[in-house]
Formats: sequence, C-alpha cells, structure tokens
Amino acid sequence: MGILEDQQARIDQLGGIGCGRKRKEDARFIQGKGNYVDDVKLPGMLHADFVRSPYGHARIKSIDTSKALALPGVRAVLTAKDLAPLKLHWMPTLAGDVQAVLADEKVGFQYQEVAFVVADDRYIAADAVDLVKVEYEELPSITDPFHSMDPDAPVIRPDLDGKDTGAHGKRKHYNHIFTWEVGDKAETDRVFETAPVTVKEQIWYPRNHGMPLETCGSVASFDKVNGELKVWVTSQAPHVVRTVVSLLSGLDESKVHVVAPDIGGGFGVKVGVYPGYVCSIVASIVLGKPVKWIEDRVEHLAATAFGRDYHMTGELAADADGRIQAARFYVLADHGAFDSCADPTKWPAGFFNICTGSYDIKAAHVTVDGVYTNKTPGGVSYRCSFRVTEGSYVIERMIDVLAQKMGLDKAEIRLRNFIKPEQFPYQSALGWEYDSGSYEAGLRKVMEVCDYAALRREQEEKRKRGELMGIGLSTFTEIVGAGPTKICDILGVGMFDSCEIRIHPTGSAIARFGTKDQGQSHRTTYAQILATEVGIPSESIMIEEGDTDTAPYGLGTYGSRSTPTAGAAAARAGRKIRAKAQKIAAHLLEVAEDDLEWDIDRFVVKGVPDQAKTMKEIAWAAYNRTPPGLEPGLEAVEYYDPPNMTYPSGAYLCVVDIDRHTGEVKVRRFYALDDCGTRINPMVIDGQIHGGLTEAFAVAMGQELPYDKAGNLLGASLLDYFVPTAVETPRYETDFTVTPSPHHPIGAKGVGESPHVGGVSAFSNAVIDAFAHAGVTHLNMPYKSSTVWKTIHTLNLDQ
Ligand code: MCN
Ligand code: CUM
Repeated sequence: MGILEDQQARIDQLGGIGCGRKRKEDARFIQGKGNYVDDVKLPGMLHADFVRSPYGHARIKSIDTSKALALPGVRAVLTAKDLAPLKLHWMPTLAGDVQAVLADEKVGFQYQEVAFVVADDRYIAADAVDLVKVEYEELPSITDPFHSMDPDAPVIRPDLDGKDTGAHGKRKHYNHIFTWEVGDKAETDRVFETAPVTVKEQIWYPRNHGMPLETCGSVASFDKVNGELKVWVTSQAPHVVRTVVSLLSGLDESKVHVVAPDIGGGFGVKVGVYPGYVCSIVASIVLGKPVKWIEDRVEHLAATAFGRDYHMTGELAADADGRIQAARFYVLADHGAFDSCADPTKWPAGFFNICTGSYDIKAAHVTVDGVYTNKTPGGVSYRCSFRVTEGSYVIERMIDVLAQKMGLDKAEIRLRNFIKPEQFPYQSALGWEYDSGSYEAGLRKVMEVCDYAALRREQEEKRKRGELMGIGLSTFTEIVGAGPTKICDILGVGMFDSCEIRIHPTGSAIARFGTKDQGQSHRTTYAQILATEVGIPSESIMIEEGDTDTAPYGLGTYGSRSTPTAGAAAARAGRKIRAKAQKIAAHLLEVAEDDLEWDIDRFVVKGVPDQAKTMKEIAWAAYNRTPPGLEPGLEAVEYYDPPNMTYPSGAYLCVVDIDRHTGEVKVRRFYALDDCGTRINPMVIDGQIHGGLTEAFAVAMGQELPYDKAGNLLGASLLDYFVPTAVETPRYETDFTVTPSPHHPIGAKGVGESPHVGGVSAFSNAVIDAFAHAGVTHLNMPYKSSTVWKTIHTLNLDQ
C-alpha cells in the first residue's frame, strides 16, 4: 500500500468529519427501544391531568374541588390558592414576563391551566378533572391583535395594571408588551422619500405549531430523606430547567437533578418551562411520591408554545434598476396572554433583524410592537432560529413584490442585490456581522440545474392557455449559533456551550455535551468531529447529553446552535487532548515535542514515518507512562463562547402547478441548495433538510391555529391541523455549496432550521407567482385548495 492509500484507509476507518455514517440513534429507535419521558415508570408513581379553561377570557368566581377529591384514587387537586403560599402560582418566563402556573382569579386563554389533579392512574385523574367545578364569568376576548391597544380594549393582564415599563422598556398601553426598534430611522425615512421606486405590502405569518412525536411532559420525584429532586422532562435545555427549578424552589442546585431522555422531537416547543413541569414538581414534594404529567395531543396543540403570528408591513425602496436602497419593516407581534417567548434576554423579537436577508441594503429600520391577546402564549418555536423564519419570509416576499412592480425577473433582482463574496465579513444595516457567504454562486447553480429560463418560458406558454404555474425562489440567509455571551444570555446565564471528553486506557472514549439531541443525530455527528480531532474512530466514541448530573453545563439545543457552539467546543476539546497526547508521544519516542507532527490518528517523528505512536498507544500510556510532571489520564473540557454567530444560507427553487378548477396546489419540483459551511455528515444534513422542508410545506399548505372572536381555538386536533404524510409530501432534490465559517474551529455553520426558514418562502413565492400575471403581489398562507380556489374564482381565472 502506498502512503496515500494508507492515509486514505486510516481516514476512512476514523469515520470523521465529512463521512455519511449511519445514525447511531436508529438501531434503538427502529427497534422500539427509545426511552422517552413517558417510558419512565417509578414505584408508587402518581398521574396528573389539568383542568383547563373552556373560555378565552373569564373571571374565576369559584373553584370547588370537593367532588373530585372524593373520587377514590384522587390524591390531590392543586389550584392557585395552594401554590400561592409557596409563591409558585406565578413563574418567570424566558422573555422577562411572568406567567400564571395555575390561573389566578382569571383566565387569559382557552385551555389555560386552572387546576392540577393528581391520582393513582391517568384515567382516574381524567375523571376527576370533570368533577372539578369551576364557576366562570365570561369576559370579552381580544383575538385580533390590531385591536389589543384600542382605548377601550379589555384588560388582559390586571397583574400588570399601572406598570408602564416592562422587561423591554416603556409600555404604551395596558395590553402592550414592548416596542423594539433597530436601525437608522432618519436615514431610512430619508431614502424612502427620494427613492424612484417604493413598494409596500401587508404580510401575515400565521400562528402554527411544531409536531414532535412525544408531547410535553415530566416525571418529578422528590426524595424527602435527602431533600433531593429528580425530574425527567421533555426539555431541549435541561440545564436551564435545573437552574430555573432551583431558583423557584429554593432547593440547592446540586440537589436538583434534571434528565431529558429521548424526547421524540422538540422543534422549539420544548425550550420553555411549562406549568405542568412546575405542578408535577410541587405535587411530588407535597405528596412525597413521584408524579407524572404527560399532555395529550389536543393539549399540546392548544396550550404549549406556538410559532410565528407576526403581522408584518414590509417596505422596500429601490433605484430605477431595482437595486434596493432601503428597507423598512413594522411588525405587530401577537404574543398571546403572557410573553413566554424563549428569547435571549436582550432580544424581545429574537433575531428578526436578520430581515435584510442576503441583500446589500445600506439603510434599514425595524419596529416591533408586542401585544397581549387572549390566545395561548409562546412565539419562539417550530424551527424558527428565534424569529429568523419571520424575518427571512418578509424579505423573500418583499423582493418578489419589488420585482413584480418593476417588471423585473425574480432571479435577476436577487442577483442584482446579493452581498458579494468580497464584502464579507459584511456589516448589515441592522447590526449583524455576516461571517461568510456565496449567494450568487448558489443561485446560479440552481438556475442552471433546473433550467430556470426554460421554466419561465413554459410558464409564459401556460399562461396563454389559462393554466396556472408558479416558480418560487428563496435565497435566504440565517443567523444561528447563539451566541456570543456578551449579547446572548438566558436568565443571565451566557449562551456558551460545552464538551467534556475522556479517553479510556484502551483507546475508546466518552464525550458529554451541554446541548440536547431531539432527533438531530448528535450521537452520530459529534463523534465524527471528535474522531477527526483526536484520531479515534467515531464508532468508539460514546456521546451523552441531557443528564445534568453528568453533562457539563450548556444552554441546550435550539436556534441551530449545537454545531456552532457545542460542535466548536468538541473540536477545541479534541485539540486539548491532542496537545497532551503530543507530550506523551514525545516522551515515549524520546524526541522533542516539536519534532512530532500529527498524521490522522498518530504522532509521527518528522521525516521518519515509521517512528510513530498512535492515539490508541498514547491513550494506554496516558494511564501508566506519562512524562515526569504531567498528570495521568487523558481528558479535556471546553466551554466555548463563540466570537460571532454563523450565517448559513441557501438557494431554493419550487415549481407548482395549480388546478384552476379545484385550487389544488401540486409541487412539481423542489430543489434545495444549502450552504452550512463544512459539512460534518452529509446524510444527516439531508435528513434535516427533508424534515425541515416537509414542515415548511405543511406550514405553507395547511397549518394554522385560528381563533374565533370569543377566543375559541379552532382546529387544535389532528383532524384540522395539517400534518403531511408521505402521500402529500413532495419529492426533494438537495444540493450544496461549501463556504466555511471563518471563525468556527472546523468552519461549520448550523443547518437544522435552514430548510424551514428558506422552504416556507419558496413554497409561498411559488404559489403567489402563479397569480403574478393577474396582478397579485401577496396571498397569506396557508394555501389550502379552498382558499386558493376562491382566489382563482375572484380573479376569473377558472374560465
Ligand atoms: N450538521 C452537520 N454539518 C453542519 C451542520 C450540522 O452535519 N455543517 C449536523 C449536526 O451535527 C447535527 C444536525 O446536523 O447532527 C443539526 O445541527 P445544527 O444545525 O447544529 O442544529 P441543532 O443540532 O442545534 O438542532 C436544532 C435544530 C432546531 S432549533 C430545531 S427547531 C429542529 C432541528 O434542529 N428540531 C428538530 N431539527 C430537528 N430534527 C429532528 N429530528 N427533531 C427536531 O425536534
Ligand atoms: Cu425556534 S425552534 Mo428551534 O430553535 O428549537
């Protein structure tokens, strides 16, 4: 074997960065051996269920629990009155607000938690829920955020009465939460006044919900003897839960043990802390028995964190050639009855201000008003990268609107406005420093592969025959990897992340992380990063997450932050291992450290290839022959505070054919080119993209959580809420370019949310493009056949 072949064989054997190794997780999952929160069964465990409000807005006149308590098998019924003495009837949210754990004198949204019933089994608990008698006095509801700040609007949050400042500054009305502004208003307004072309559009991104396989739940077990609390919980951020529990309960954080086992998907719904978690903990402490709470599917859709519900006004100003000179956005954000978004502290509207997208726009200004309504709280969930989805959607829609107004092609206008490779690092008008990107190369590749010109010609021909065909483009940029601790924290804890690795004497390893896999394949991919860095096969590296007693502190998995933060920590921890290994190798080979060089899985004496020590040999020596003065063992810890976020991007093309007689939208082609920098596992990336695109398809085509005027949530069941199966799901073609992040140790950017962020715009732009010739510039999602048909009919296109 030649040297190169030998090296290639050793690289292959490692299964490191770049290899499409199969998911380590699957063997367990496909054999039904997953271990979910609902699989936790403890001796003497009790079961809980909630009494929830049937009204969107009502005063609670009385709660009578006597009949429920009399039912055999019922152990307790908790109400706000029981939690009040413990000061646990309200809890802080991750957005600077407070939220009622159990309704305190009043309910603010339908399905709000009113009482917590604990019984010997789940069926008795459900029966007892029906026996709790709550007397309500219904109040007028606000479900239209545009009326939240009317002078005579009903007061949604009497607890905030008279408070004219909130967590994010001045409040201008009792139903107002915050106003958040970024950018240069004066300059933006000035450009708009003189620009040759301006466009304006009202764009709503409807309220929707992620759909993990396991709903939210927790099992709390308080050990009275030792004063220790153990909680299994469906959390994407178990360390944060531990800190919150410790702060709320007054228990020493060392006596709180939080475990997030398999959680069956998270999609952002499992970032926040829910009343059910708190109530199961309180009940376990009070009753001295383990208490399990698992919500059902309707409760999940109705009462845990929603996504979006942003009413956006987009405006662009351009010169006569379609070069964008300024962008102005106003958002009315519907937060529901509490602001329980899960944003980094300083970001009340998340990273929405990435809304200048992939385009070089010199002046921009954003205003976001957050308001209360009588709806379920939430906002940051469902593959959103902290509101990047909304920001990306509004600019990807607006650039189409501008193209249409100017009679320009939608690809051409993008090519004219892209930030160019030589402009990176790029300072955006709204305050971000984009790390790297090659936007034009991506779009050109997509246009070539899909023969964009031919598609436009075909569309032209079809229009002459009255047929509806749409071509949607989306050339998005995301911001992921929160974040530098100086700008990103949750409850004051900086948003770093961590990796701890320990190499065993025989050359295998275990590594633990502060993030939490929910299906993203961290066991597979983190091992690949470490394999390349330390020269031990990924097969021999165990990965653990989710147990706060063993994992190093980290802020969890959301905002596609795991690769940018913990992935970076893995690379750097690996390098620390290598630095120590080099000292040991030098000692074993009796040469100076500088005489050694790293070669895939070993240190080699420079120029003498057969004088080498493999990492396996070094690992053994680390436990018996370390050089004098060097401690035994081979382990490293890295807490990584990223210098910046990463900016993945993509160019997507979607072609739809619409049946003008039924309004049915058929996706003919979807081509997704992503750039997430260095690719750790192409197969895992493809899986992330297929999943994210399918969720994007679901959002665009049918997912919404509408309310009627009285505050009733319509459609919180899988009969109404569209979850596509393999039958409806289109086929996807995936592609990539690689533009490494210059500041990430291995050049990787996040990718978990990209396909959702970019996908929704592509589907939406395609559907709207089918109506462009009729002068339509925008249609709100979702594009169900009934609504699409109405548009066709109104425009007389069904003739
Ligand atoms: N990856 C890679 N190369 C890159 C970037 C990522 O191989 N350059 C791999 C990573 O190693 C990881 C996966 O892709 O295995 C996703 O990585 P990353 O983009 O860092 O995102 P996170 O791991 O932080 O996942 C969070 C993201 C979010 S915020 C939502 S919401 C979402 C998503 O992931 N929820 C999911 N994807 C999901 N996938 C599943 N199956 N279930 C969810 O709940
Ligand atoms: Cu915003 S959904 Mo993901 O960040 O867990």
